Amino acid sequence: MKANYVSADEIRSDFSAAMSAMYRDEVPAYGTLMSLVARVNDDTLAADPHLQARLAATDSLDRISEERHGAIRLGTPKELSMMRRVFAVMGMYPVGYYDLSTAGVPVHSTAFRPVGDAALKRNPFRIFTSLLRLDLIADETLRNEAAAVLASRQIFTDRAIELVEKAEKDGGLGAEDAAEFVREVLETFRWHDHAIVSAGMYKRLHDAHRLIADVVSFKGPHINHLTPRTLDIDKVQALMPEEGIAPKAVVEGPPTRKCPILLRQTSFKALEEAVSFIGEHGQWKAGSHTARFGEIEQRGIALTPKGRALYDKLLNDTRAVVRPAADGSNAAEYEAALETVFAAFPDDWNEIRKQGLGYFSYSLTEKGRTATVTDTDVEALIADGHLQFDPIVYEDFLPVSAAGIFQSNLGDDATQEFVASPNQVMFERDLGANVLDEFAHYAGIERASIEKCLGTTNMAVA
Ligand code: OOG
Ligand code: NI
Repeated sequence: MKANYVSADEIRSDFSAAMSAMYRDEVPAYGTLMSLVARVNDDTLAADPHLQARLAATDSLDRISEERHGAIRLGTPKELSMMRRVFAVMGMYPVGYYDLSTAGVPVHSTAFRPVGDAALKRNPFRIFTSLLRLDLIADETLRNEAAAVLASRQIFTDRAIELVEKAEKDGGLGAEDAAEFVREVLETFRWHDHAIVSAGMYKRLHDAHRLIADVVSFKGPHINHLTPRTLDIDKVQALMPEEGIAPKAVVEGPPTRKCPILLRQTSFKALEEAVSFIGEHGQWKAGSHTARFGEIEQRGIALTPKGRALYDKLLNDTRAVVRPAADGSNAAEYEAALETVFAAFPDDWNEIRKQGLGYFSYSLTEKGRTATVTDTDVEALIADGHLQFDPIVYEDFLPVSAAGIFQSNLGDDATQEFVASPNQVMFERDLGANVLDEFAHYAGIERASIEKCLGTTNMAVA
């Protein structure tokens, strides 16, 4: 990369800031949520100097309330593969495969995100990106019509495509090109209140599944939510109504814990917005569409396959006892069940580590740095006070939670059954690349941290 090129991390930061400004402008309720999150984060830090010190040491405190992710839904393989190239310019790569069909949503997805530690620290912005699965629409006529509409749209500006090609050819973008790239790419995520289908077609798409109407009816894949980080998700959830925004029924993911695991998220419900459909004789026909919302997230430790299997089992067990109702009528009951069932998941870092449930980053203690360590047994080194460990933060998503977020924002009556049909091979073909395996990735970070401590590269990791 040439010296005068803008780094991918910087382009991503500029892009997420531009997206945030645009979305606050488009969806004022999102601005309200952002202010609430910032206020609760400030209060939480003021009440907990220890947390404040820890965050100051590991994160940049001033960026705490900034967006961590957003989401879009694409219509065609061509859109998905081009989007992959766009995100690559910003240092965002596809990680993980999520099959949402099992949860009644006809999409499969990946998360484009920065991968290295330095990139994540600089700006962790991700986009959860879903591809509509027309193959799951039963009605063949409708399927063909939807495909025809999607084939006729171009979601990227010509200039955005030119700049992606330039970045690929030259290995980066200069300052002026980078700024123009951000402006041009932002256009793809903009809201369009004039649909590209008639009200009748919208209704048929909507009847097949609300999500299909959301993807097919518009000129582009409007950003459907952004998600800042909160330090106290339960508090923000509780305070939302006071700010005049309606939270979804329950917080998705694990319960509140001493040692947070994976990811907890909640959102305010999508708003009904005025749109115009193509009418007769060149007239527009007034209507409405519900898709856009705001979300918050709180992240915990990345779990190993063993830890994840335990998490999935406990979540299933909980939902077998109480299934959260969309209207929130059994929310307290669900939370109580979650709490009780998850008592089976150790809530102590060393226990989580010893049982091989989570990934940790190891480092030498002061004592370990000064001593000549010849021992290669991690447990012995920890016991001797030579080695310490910190949880590795989970940077990805959870399919059951994602489905809950989708559902609550598609309207509460939208639950639908599809035959489960994960198809990662088809997804990766459409993407034009393989997705990174999240478990292998976290295991690699953990292994590298141990190797660094031991100054060896052939250490077998339990
Ligand atoms: C994406 C929902 C998934 C999350 O945070 O799990 C998601 C969507 O509604 O398009 O963003
Ligand atoms: Ni989200």
